[in-house]
Amino acid sequence: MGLFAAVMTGPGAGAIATIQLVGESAHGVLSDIFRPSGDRPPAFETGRIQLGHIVDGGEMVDQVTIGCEGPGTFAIHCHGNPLIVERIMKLLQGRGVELLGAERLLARTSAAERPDDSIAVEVKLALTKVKTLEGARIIAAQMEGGLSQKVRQWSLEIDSVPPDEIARQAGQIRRDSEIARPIVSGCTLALIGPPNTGKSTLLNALAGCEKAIVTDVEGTTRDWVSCEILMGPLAATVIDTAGLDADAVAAGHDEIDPAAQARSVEILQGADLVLLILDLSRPQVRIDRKLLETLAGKRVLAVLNKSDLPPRLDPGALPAGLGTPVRISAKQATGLDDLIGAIGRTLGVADFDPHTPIAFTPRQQALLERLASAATPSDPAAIVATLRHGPIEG
Ligand SMILES: Nc1nc2c(ncn2[C@@H]2O[C@H](COP(=O)(O)OP(=O)(O)OP(=O)(O)O)[C@@H](O)[C@H]2O)c(=O)[nH]1
Ligand SMILES: [Mg+2]
Repeated sequence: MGLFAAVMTGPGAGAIATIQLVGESAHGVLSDIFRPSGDRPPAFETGRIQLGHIVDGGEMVDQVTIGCEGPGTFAIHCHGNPLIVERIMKLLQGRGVELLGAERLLARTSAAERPDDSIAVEVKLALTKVKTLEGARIIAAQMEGGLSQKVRQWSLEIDSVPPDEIARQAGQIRRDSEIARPIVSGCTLALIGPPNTGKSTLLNALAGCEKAIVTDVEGTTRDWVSCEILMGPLAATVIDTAGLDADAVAAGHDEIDPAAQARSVEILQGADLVLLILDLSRPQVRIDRKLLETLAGKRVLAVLNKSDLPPRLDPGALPAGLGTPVRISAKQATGLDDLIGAIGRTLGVADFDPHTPIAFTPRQQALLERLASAATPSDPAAIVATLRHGPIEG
């Protein structure tokens, strides 16, 4: 398997850093550069942790502990100053150790542990990046159940199940993957609406801090402001935008910036879900025709804000296609749990069963697309075998 090392802890200074050293001859390298405390010879049995020093010739580099995690697998815990970490890595490199990034080392060690199970290796890599605990549950479930189980089943039944049935199931997995995506990789929510409806106040209420400027002047927000927020099972990037009012732009109102409005439309178009924020305390809904056209085809949730004031808006007068609106008071932070629940339902993520098979890497997605795209995929057996055993990226 060779001999390689990676810094497993994040970049920058920290109290402790961990270097993983892997390879059959790793103990030989350590015998050369590690001196255990108490004048004992180094002992490299699995489960043993030793305190000592990394040395470079006669010079002491750092005090460390070294844990032997298995045959040829060591974790060197040194002090977290990046200069010390770099010096130890150079020392290892000088003794023939190949230096890798943490992700590549994880890919190689996982592949060595489960050489025939590409999805299991991808699970281990995906778990380092997943955005929410719920997402981690979904990814972990794909190791034995979920996609792994489905692919094992396809392998066994490949000669007896009609290819169009496999294509149908692959299509279902692709749709379920799309539902799981906001939980696993995060999603974008755009706060859109006419000026002064409380978009920035809502961003601040969801973020729990003053991210965006709030005033009672229309057109306060010009440049967009975003914040990463955990909402139930979702990891959401919430983007507060400039109030949209094409009529005011056309009438030349100075306070409404056309460039800011154009940016709001761009953000709206790229969002997974648009929260259309309206003012419940005003009788008129100022949703102009252009905004309505832009919203067509997007997932939209109408939010009636300022519910702490006397309601003057008739929800029945809202344009069709906006679904059931949610009432909140962003200023008093009430109704936010209902809003988060409605967001989950609109995106279809509420009660997502973690054991549902999903594709969570571009490799898996591309192979499933090939399985699903034709009613009779050209060679389903080969595609299924590649899903199970094929090389992964990285
Ligand atoms: N009573 C009440 N006032 C609110 C509420 N939310 C926002 N406001 C007030 O409404 C005014 C506008 O709020 P903003 O959050 O700046 O509105 P906006 O939609 O970001 O406005 P623009 O950036 O100009 O488009 C401020 O005076 C807020 O204090 C609410 O839930 N209740
Ligand atoms: Mg604003």
